Amino acid sequence: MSDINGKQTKVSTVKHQLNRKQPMNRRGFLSSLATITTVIGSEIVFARFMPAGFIPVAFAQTLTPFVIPGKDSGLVVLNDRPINAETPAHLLNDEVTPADKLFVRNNGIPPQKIDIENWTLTIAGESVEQSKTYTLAELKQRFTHYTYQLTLECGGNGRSEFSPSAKGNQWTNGAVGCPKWTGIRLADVLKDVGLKEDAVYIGYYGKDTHLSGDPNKDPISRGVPINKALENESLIAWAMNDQDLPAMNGYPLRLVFGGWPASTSGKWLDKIVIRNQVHDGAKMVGTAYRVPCKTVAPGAKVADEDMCIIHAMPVKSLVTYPKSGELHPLTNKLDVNGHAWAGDKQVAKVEVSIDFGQTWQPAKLTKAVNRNAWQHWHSTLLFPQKGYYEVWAKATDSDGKSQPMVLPGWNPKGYLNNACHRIAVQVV
Ligand SMILES: Nc1nc2c(c(=O)[nH]1)N[C@H]1C(S)=C(S)[C@@H](COP(=O)(O)O)O[C@H]1N2
Ligand SMILES: [Mo]
Repeated sequence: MSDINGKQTKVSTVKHQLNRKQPMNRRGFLSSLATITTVIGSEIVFARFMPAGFIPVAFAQTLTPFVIPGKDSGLVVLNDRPINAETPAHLLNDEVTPADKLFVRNNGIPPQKIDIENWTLTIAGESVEQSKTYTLAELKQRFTHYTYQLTLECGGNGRSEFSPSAKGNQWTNGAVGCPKWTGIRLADVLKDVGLKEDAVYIGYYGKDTHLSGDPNKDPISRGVPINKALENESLIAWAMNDQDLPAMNGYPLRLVFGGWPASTSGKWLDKIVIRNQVHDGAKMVGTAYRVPCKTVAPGAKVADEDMCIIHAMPVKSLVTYPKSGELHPLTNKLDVNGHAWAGDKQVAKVEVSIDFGQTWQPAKLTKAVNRNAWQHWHSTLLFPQKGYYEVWAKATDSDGKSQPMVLPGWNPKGYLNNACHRIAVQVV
């Protein structure tokens, strides 16, 4: 890698070494002290005092942009403790998101060591008939395997555009992806343990730890209502695109609830509780993943009882080709494409505009490969004259709801921004 002046920097050496050490890095991000030491080139004398999940500042300084092992170097790192990184739209052009291009959103410190032989999943809670603990091998052997393409989008995707601004990772558009997931149906496991009549919600616990290091605190423990849990596409997954889950995306086991805020899709999954009330784990209350039940003025204070838990995500789309900033010759048609998704619903249409939404033309839209998978759209554009244009895309769901052109309703934590995505095109 070279810097803006084309000068060769140390980054290339470091990146090269990281790549060579791939097998070690895949399992636990920089978890092996040996790896860190090799890459830095000397021993970290007080390594035993280094906080878990900490990235030595030598990395932060040499790796510009900082590269997450196992992830594409084009991902934009928004935070390095914990690691949070998003994918620029043009890197999301694949119909099935490759594992190295799926965003990373961590609330705590990922588990440092994973003992795959002894990994278990326990199902418990007030509303379980008979609580059980399964080994990973048992889960794979006892239940039927299913593969679905499922859209994972962070509830805070698009947060950066809200005003007044909201605290938290300043996601632009890239906290979304739609890989292929393989695992077993959560419903089958719930059937196996038995649900009591009063079961209303499930909650998850993962093996990551709270940023404070306090073992009595969970970084996050969310869930979904029982009806979503019992849907065919609600998976306990161990594979993404036919490979083990990447370390940063929950290896070896996670929940996947396509179309719902990705915060419900618990990573490093080791326990599920079946609840007789709405799950009250970490980040289920207050402003966390909750929005005003009714629209409020931007910046308004909202009483706790007027906040509602986010269920399915709203209709949204991306322009993934060309990359924003494209130079395009006037005489040629421009091929544009992207994806669209709509929570638990279908996308009914996608339209594109080159005149800031004055006129729209319909794009070709594919059907989803399965429920909760994104759909692909394509359009061919001609421009009237040379100059600067923006290509806007707008999706409409099967209930007739469309994306807002600028911003949806404001909420204290900046969730659910499904405004139209746009790219710049310079016609020459
Ligand atoms: N155990 C655990 N599960 C988790 C999280 C976490 O921090 N810990 N983050 C959640 C949030 S907020 C999101 S958006 C998704 C992100 O999934 P990804 O990192 O695989 O993209 O994981 C969810 N599951
Ligand atoms: Mo999230």
